[in-house]
Amino acid sequence: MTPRLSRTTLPGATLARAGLPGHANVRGPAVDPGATSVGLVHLGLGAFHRAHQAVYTEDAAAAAGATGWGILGVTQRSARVAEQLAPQDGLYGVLTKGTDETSLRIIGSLRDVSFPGTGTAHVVRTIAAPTTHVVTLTVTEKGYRRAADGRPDLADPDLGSDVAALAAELGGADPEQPARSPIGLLLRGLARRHRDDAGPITVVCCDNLAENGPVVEGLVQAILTAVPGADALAAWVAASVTFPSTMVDRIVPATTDQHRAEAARLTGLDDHGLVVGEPFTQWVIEDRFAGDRPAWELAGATLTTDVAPYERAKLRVLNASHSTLAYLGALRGYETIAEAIADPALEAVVHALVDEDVLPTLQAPDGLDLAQYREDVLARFANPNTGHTTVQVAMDGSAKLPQRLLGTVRDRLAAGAVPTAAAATIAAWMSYVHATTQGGLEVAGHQVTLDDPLAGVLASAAAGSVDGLPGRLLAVRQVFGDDLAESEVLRREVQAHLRTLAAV
Ligand code: CS2
Repeated sequence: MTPRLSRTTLPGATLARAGLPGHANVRGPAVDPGATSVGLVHLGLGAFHRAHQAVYTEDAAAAAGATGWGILGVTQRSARVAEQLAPQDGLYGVLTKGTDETSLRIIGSLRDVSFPGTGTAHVVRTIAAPTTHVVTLTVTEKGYRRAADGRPDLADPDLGSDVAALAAELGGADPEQPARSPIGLLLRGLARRHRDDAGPITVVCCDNLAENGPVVEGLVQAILTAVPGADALAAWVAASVTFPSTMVDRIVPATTDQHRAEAARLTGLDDHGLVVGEPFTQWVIEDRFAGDRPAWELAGATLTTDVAPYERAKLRVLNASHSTLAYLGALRGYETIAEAIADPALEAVVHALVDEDVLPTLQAPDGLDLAQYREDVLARFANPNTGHTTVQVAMDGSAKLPQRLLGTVRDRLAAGAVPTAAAATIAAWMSYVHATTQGGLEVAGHQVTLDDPLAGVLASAAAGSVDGLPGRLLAVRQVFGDDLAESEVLRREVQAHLRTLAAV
């Protein structure tokens, strides 16, 4: 039987095979896990964090010779990832799948894992420890529990439960009640840090949200105004906590059994926490830290004063194209994004989206040629070896489209232009919602159902004639807001695309 990856079995792994014919480049951790202590708490321990910030953090610590930047990784709703990683002492592999080559490295920066269902008090204490300086988050667009107007959805039962727990803790209670929302958990950690006078801290949102730093800061402050007795905490947060914006980028497909078998062949060890990524990786971070931070610039991250142009270009070019390919690709039965972009008709739709509607709304970040950026992004999508599926990217459209597409639509309408190409993506999404909730959609032999936080609302709106679909779905104001719900121009454009799609 193949032994399981852990600190005990690591020395027996078949590492450092660089250059051996027929062998991939397989490396061990750049830091000594045994000599690394926690200095950073991460909320949302999914595959993306493990393939992105955890790698940068390890490389930064190794380059600086620092031992205080281990990570406490906190899962969201399920204990699964914590259960996969705890027996491995937090060690896991990142399998990098390029078009021509594969490599694998084992990451040692994850020093502790926790599930809020059982570990809330531990997480709260760790956020409050003077040795902790940074909290990072990847909890996905829907994880922030924002209402349609961007304010915290205080009617959300999970957030409500955390707000009640926070109020009790401000009154002196211990954090016994399991946290149920990431923002609630963050707030409870900040409250404890304030109480313990443990010093300033930085909260770094790493989700695909426009202006992600101010978004999280706004949520935190809006919740605090709603909590009785939180005035001193709100003032401390304003003075001692910063929320830099960041742009994160790496394509991270879901790990499959095939990936796990490939990794086990490479290392000789079984890895239940394996993640997979493309070779490209980028992190642009606003340099606005309240205290210490890992020397991420030594690991290739860009520290800058203004992240907004990068963030906007990435969301509007990469993520919007991705969603377009996901919906149109799934509707045509393509399993992967690589298959979708290989279809000339779909490639043309994406080119039109970017050239006609997205690029006119962007200001190029320093030194970036946006047309080249588009080509580079599309070339990454064409990598056949990541196996990134259309259905994975298609999930949560109601939370993703406002961030990646609707800003473009609004800017174009405000400029007096008709966003014909961007309307094609909305039509593709509507058609996908319709197919997955009404008729049934089969992709690569699997029946696909709509995976979306608003699935119920969308399914009701999708029921009925296809001709009335744009009107009924645009009226879902949680997604489109009042302005787009009432835009006759947009409805007409979407309708025209839907007729074309129906004819295909
Ligand atoms: C994708 C992103 O699933 C999705 O919605 O568009 O996860 C995308 O792969 C990353 O943002 C790339 O950095």
